Amino acid sequence: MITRRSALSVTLATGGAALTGAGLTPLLAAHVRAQPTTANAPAPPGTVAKFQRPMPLLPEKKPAGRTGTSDVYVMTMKPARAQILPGPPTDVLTYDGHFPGPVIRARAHHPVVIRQRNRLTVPTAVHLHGAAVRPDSDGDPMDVIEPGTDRVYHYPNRQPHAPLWFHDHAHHLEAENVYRGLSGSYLLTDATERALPLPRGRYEVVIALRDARFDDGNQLAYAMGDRARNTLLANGVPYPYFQVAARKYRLRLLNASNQRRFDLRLADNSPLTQIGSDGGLLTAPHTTDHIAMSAGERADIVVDFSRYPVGTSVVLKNTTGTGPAEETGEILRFDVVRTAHDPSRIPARLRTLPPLPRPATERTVVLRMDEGGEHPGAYIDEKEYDPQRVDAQIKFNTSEIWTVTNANARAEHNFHLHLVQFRVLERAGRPPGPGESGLKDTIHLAPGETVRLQAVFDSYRGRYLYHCHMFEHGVRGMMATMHIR
Ligand SMILES: [Cu+2]
Repeated sequence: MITRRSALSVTLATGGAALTGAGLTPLLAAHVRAQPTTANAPAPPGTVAKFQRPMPLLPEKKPAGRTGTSDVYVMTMKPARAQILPGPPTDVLTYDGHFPGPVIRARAHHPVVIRQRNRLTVPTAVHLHGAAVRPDSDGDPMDVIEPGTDRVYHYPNRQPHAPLWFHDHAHHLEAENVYRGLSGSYLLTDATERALPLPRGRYEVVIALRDARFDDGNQLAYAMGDRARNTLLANGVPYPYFQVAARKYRLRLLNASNQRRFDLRLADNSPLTQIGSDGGLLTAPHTTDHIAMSAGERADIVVDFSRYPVGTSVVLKNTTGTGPAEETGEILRFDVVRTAHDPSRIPARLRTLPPLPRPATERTVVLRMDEGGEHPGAYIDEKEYDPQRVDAQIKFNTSEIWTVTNANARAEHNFHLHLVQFRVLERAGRPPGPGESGLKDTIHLAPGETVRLQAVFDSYRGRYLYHCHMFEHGVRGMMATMHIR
């Protein structure tokens, strides 16, 4: 039997003669069809017309100055109004007025100092996700910036390149603060990464994906554990289009959702090349037709749009999660609008990773939450988060293997360790897939699943968190503290 998918692959592989397949829309036809809808009638209630607005590029934040070897930034957390939907603007919480927040570009061994000014009405704490920093710059949930005050965070950048991101982490507030807009990107690069001939400049694009639910007044509706956040945003715009040249692009994807996991593929199922994950480049590129990302995970992919004739489009689809397919099944559309010279290429070897040392200790971590009930609790090793308690004592400069289990029958979780980038040893008793074989700081755990990972605790001493990165599970208690000493 020839499925639609295999038929498409065949026609595309034999010279692109059949470019009218379901995944590819001639641009002109799409525009002609779209116009009457937008000009005369609003989209049906509760839905948003797709592919009406371009996907914005996230602004790059520039340093305010330098002291010694450090780049010094000044960032203001403040309320703003964003034009997300047609009609009234949406009230959002922002870093520097941007929804989502800006991109900071940092270099390994060049420290960054950020003065964060909290001009919101709620306490905040800024966590640089994936970074090795001292405990007092890690944005601990109890170590907040009160409204009207400032705080200086120090990021030494003594770690390899990685697509980091920053977001709020204030205790019991982080889920709503991030939902309302407090997230941004922090791309740390180094000589290894810069030496590679990967797409760069305008052909390297950060795409922050998330979901949201809007009320009738276009405001972000927030409810704990809401499973009706069915509007998908790419760089703050619902279902945008993005005009590309017929060449390779490096797409730096972030799942900034509170809870939603994405499984992304191009509508024609054509190949994507994954080159990196949370902790930077994989050792070798990996060709696949889909990229799954749970909340907080990043994926670095290269898409070669030269396979599409100018004038065609391809939609980036999502094939997992809750919500009606017409709302959560598509995220954005790439419109191929011109040709371009492409000197970039993807080397067969991207980096080397050091061998893992002998582990000093093995430990287990069990994630579980109540499935049902009015105020379901969420636990790590059957305990709710207590900032006063240390849950794991770790000897500095040692390596540990952690066996992490999702004990739920239905609920998904994921697992994030602060401070370290770890390696996945096994998922469900098998070696990790190629997309998870590099450095990771956040991993998905399907119901009942177990993942073994190994980390080296050789950067800083002190107290750091580990938790489920589905923010509302963390708020309910699925967080714990490790003390490295
Ligand atoms: Cu969870």
